[in-house]
Amino acid sequence: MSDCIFCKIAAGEIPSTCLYEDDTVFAFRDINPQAPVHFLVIPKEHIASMNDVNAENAAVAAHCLEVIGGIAEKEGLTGGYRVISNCGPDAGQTVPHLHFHVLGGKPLGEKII
Ligand code: DGP
Repeated sequence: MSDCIFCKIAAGEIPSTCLYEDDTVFAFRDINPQAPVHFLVIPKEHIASMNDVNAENAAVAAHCLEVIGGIAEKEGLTGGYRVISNCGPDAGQTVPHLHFHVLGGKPLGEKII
């Protein structure tokens, strides 16, 4: 999608610190880290949110999850990490392109679930 900031990051049109890339997914450091390690994993294909994952694109969304463990290992997250995907306004989703936050590098403390 031409006006989507994450589509532009995945296309290299907006600079980011890339941690992993393949044909379908792109992972990069969050610009506003909430933990010592905080990166985002996104599909290169524009999927607006979890609500837009369907039978046609589910493999792409699943591949986002598939690559997280390897990136986390390279980032030294041996003590574990948290994966979050905000969906819609009540969850505070600010960028309407499906993304998985991966946070770690310290005990994360208080949690919702
Ligand atoms: P969310 O609130 O779940 O939609 O999270 C969006 C995240 O995207 C937020 O943690 C900040 C991050 N972000 C927004 N714009 C940029 C950007 O231009 N570059 C990078 N690296 N991260 C961004």
